[in-house]
Amino acid sequence: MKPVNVLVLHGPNLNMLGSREPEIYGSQTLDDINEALSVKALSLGVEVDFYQSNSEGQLIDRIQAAAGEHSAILINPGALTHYSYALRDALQASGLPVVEVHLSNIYAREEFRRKSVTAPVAIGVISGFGAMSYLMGLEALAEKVKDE
Ligand code: CA2
Repeated sequence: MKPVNVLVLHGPNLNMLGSREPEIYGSQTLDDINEALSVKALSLGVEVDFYQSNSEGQLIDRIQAAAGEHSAILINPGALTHYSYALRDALQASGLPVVEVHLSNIYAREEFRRKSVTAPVAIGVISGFGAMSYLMGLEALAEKVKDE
């Protein structure tokens, strides 16, 4: 049987984690989060690949390449969450199960962050638990994909 392989995507500015605004995003770096996801993936029996880009187009290219290669997508689209219909279309067109995660609780922040245009094409959204949002998202996806 083909192993479950989850593509973890991090959107714009998430490479800056740990350097500023720890009160909002926590003090862990992106490498710390990826490391924690790798450990979690091992315990769940799934594989993970990571990709971060500050460019909307590069994220879309990666999503387009994911079909056939990956079983699911775990994504924190960063600020693209709030306005990128192009990213949403790419996620939907991938045909893969998607879980959207956010470090902060986007519903408790500025008005413009309270809307996600990508969430409707995800099977679920986890927001507000810091790095744990990613870990819970990975667990949910692993369960979902194994069931199929
Ligand atoms: O809460 C989240 O995970 C967000 O997706 C993070 C995005 C933000 O635009 C979304 O509204 C919510 C921003 C990530 C930028 O993170 C930085 C961290 C430290 C320094 C600079 C940026």
